[in-house]
Amino acid sequence: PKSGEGRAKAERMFGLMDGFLKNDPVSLQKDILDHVEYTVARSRFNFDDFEAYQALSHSVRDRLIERWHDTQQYFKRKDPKRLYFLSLEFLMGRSLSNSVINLGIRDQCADALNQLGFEFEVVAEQEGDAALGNGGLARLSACQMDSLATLDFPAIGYGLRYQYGLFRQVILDGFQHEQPDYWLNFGNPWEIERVHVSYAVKFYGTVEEEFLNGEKCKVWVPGEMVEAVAYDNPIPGYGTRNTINLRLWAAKPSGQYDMESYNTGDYINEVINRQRAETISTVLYPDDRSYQGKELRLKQQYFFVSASLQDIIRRFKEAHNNFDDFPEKVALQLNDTHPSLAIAEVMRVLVDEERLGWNRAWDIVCTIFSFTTHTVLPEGLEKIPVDLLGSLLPRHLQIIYEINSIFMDELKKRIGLDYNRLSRMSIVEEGAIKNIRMANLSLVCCHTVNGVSRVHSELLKTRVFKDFYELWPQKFQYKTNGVTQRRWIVVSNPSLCALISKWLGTEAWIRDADLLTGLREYAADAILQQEWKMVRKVNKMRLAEYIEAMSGVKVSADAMFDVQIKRIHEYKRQLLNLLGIIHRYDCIKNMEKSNRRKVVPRVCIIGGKAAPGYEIAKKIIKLCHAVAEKINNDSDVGDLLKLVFFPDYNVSVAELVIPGSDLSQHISTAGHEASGTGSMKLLMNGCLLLATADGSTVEIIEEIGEDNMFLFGAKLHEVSALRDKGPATKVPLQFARVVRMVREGYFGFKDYFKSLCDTLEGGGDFYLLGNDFGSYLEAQAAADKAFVDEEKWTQMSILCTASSGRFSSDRTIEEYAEKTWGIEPCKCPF
Ligand code: B1H
Ligand code: IMP
Repeated sequence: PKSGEGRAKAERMFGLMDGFLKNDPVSLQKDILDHVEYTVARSRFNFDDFEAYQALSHSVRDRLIERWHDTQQYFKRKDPKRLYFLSLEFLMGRSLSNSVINLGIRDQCADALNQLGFEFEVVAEQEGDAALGNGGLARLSACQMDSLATLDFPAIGYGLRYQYGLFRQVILDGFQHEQPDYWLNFGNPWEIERVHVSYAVKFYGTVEEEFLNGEKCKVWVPGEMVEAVAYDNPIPGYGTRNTINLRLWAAKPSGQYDMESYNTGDYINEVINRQRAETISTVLYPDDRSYQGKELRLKQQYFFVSASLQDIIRRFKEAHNNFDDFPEKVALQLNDTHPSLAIAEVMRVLVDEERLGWNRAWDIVCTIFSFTTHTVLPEGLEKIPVDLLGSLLPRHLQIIYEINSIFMDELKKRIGLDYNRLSRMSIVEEGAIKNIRMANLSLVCCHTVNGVSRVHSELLKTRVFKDFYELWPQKFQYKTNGVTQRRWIVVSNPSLCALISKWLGTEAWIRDADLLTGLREYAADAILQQEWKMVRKVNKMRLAEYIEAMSGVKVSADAMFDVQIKRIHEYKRQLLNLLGIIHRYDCIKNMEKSNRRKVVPRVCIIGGKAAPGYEIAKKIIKLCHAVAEKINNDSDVGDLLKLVFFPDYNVSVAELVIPGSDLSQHISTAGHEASGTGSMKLLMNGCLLLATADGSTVEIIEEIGEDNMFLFGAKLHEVSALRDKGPATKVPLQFARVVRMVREGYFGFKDYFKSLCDTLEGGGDFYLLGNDFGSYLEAQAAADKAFVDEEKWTQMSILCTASSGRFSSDRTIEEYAEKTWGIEPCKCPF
């Protein structure tokens, strides 16, 4: 390390240089060509779009690394309290476009490529998605990382570097098939492998008692060791040099050789056994609704928790020698319960390795952890079978039992011998199979538990965690989710971005989304409306082209583009959408020909993946294809109605679909969507919402007003009443009719769809499709009516964008920083 004066001088020089690499098109072009030659190893006179992508990405990466270094050095020197964001999932999507925008070099890169005979958009399309997550929760982590970097917070994300991301969805004959997503096949320029940043992670074995310095202590003697190697992914902020780190761990066979077995045993088998260690980080679990209690999943959780904590504690110890300072320097955020083993791990390290004593360790643990839950239902909470935990992590099980026993004793003092409540609140669930309730563990140890929308938080307090709320009301907060306007407007909708900046007279909204409200005053302005329509039309034409190329279905950009894009779940009610489409089709078929010209033409788009083992969700996908087949080939219908399923919906497909959508559906049964974030991206892009009052939609309604959207369906308090009442006696006739059409084989596959229809009839219909069908059709009719009045529609569209500022992840992160983590910005000065 340099002395104070030397460093100051170096900094001054560095400031003058404005970084090492130049960002003008000529310098960029030279760097691109160098990378073509030396990194990609192609001739600079002969390379294709993909190679241009590789070379450009490496040039951008070099610039990211410079900033990343400066930021890390600065953080190290300032030693601020840092946020460690632990998440098993990050859905980053593509990086190139996002990076050049955040670095402020998009146009220069496009120029540089142009002169080499390449087009930026085409080159950017070469990149595959990094899909290390399932859906909303994982994309939320990605948006939050972007905000943390942009707002200069000293944060680090930790996760797993899965070799296979979320499966690729392939549709054959209308059925979903899953194919592995080996995303690293073509290399990944956005990560930096840190062969020297690695930690041994222990598994299995036994706990022994030993005497050390006359004190009895527990020693975990592991049965297996696996090496965790760091891969760093720089996350650049927008309008700042700060570039933070997302550190993902990969499993490698341990380098510690057991000479005994090598000399005496079977050498080949020993090597093969060790190689198996790598399976830990091989594949992402594709199920975002149920927990299977699988050993590999538990291994993944502990593997990433242990490596991350070793890294965090190592960093802390470099600058401090007393753990009393730990809570002033470290905030640990648990993204759902998936990383909650971290609680037991910190206890283990502090008690067994740092020898702090239980009480001191416990005081520290209770001040550093915060927890965000994304779950709405008690059944959705994660549990780990005690037998599994005890065999994989014997010492952690002991620690969890100890935490529980102390908690139960205290609880008895507080609430007396209310055994029902005690057993509900216990971390250990008794029963035929004993389980550890990870949410209860998190609630006991975290200083704060956050919900992801206001309604969600109310559900947590009154239902899911009622007992805990009554005990510790001060722990409960909520931070309504948000999304980053950088990716969801600036990157994916550049023409809308330019239009917004032109009318606001500033680009400042890109860092301060509240400024979008400035558009309100022009919402009725004829010129803005004209330009707004134009931008939207071009986006729709681009989407129409893609639809034709992908499915062969020709659609008109004059039709209303109506989309529902999200994971397929019964509670999200894609089936309600499909039944509505069948109803629309049925009406067109049965109306007088002369009346058909009054129909507002629609293109219905559905996209999303079903978890591989989720039968009903897979049937919904098949039904969508069966209905599409019928409608799209019916000459009676023509352009009045089209239905397309977008296969393999992912972040980059979303970036294409969202800017071209007129209407989007967020129609979960009230009380089932914790927040929902897709709605926010569509809202920002001026897409109108047809929605139920669920999750964050309730807050969206408050921002835009009920008049600017199409609201329908049972409200939260009505849902429980309806369910208590039992099977609905009065479902609308139209509902019975469309279900019968499916049941009787109008779309074929009669036997296959039977069980799907059974979920709706005969006392089923848990998600209340029949009950909500009438109001759903009314909302759809209102949307048709509004669409015909172009001026009105455009005004509503502008108001949607203008009212979307509150749903920026910047707002969410500022709230977390202040109210939950207690961290402050740490802006790198050069
Ligand atoms: C959400 C999950 C989830 N809630 C388990 N829970 C998973 C649970 O792999 N797993 O085991 C993965 C994901 N994801 C979603 O989080 C909510 O359903 C949405 O309503 C919410 O918008 C999103 C972000 O908060
Ligand atoms: P940290 O302790 O991992 O946060 O890193 C602090 C400092 O170490 C920063 O100045 C980083 O630039 C540097 N650093 C961290 N990891 C690496 C590495 O793997 N190679 C080189 N420098 C690193």
